[in-house]
Amino acid sequence: MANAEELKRAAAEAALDFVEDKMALGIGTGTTAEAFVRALAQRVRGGLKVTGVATSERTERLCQELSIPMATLETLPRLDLTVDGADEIDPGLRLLKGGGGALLREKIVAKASKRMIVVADAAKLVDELGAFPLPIEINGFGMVATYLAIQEATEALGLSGDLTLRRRGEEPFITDSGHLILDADFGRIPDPQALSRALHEVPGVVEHGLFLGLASDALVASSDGVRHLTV
Ligand code: ABF
Repeated sequence: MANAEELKRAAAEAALDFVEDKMALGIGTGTTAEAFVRALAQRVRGGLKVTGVATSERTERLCQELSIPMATLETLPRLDLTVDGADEIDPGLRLLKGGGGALLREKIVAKASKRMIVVADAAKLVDELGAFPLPIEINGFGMVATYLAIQEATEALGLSGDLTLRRRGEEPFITDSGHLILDADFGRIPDPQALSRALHEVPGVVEHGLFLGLASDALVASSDGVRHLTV
């Protein structure tokens, strides 16, 4: 029985079949995305010509260490393909992401890409999003006011659950963009689109971890092999 790390690696390596020479690639954050980076680096050493745009400082450092040519969205505002992980994947390839705290840059990069392929182990497949706490990236100015506005907006949708300030040790977790994250433990999100709209109406909310209409494909690994899901 393959373990989670082996499954993540299998999904990540399957994504290489979608990478063509001279592609501009968005490169995700998380352990499955890291497996993709390591597999990609081997192809680059073998002569594959690609340019990567990272979704986090951590990914940027890893790609540089592995000598993958990198650029930024400033010089490459349109990408051919983004490969990234996810925390939850529903049957319509709607995603819940941000467990790694990189959701803002991940979503910007995914939106800038002609195609987004999610790579994951099969444990990420869910019937309905929400069992994993939804990361909500907030500006931090007037944090309590934002917290209360989010609570009000989500309760109006019939959602309830704790909103917890993400911490790294004793300190609040600060994203690469200098923001804070509230993790919302709704349990289930029957209407992700309505929740996305409601959260974007709260001024202090910068972004959230619902990725709707962004992923076109998912490569999902289980002990039966890697399945290619599409919408
Ligand atoms: C990142 O990958 C995050 O959005 C998501 O939380 C994470 C999944 O991590 P892993 O691949 O390590 O399970 O894109």
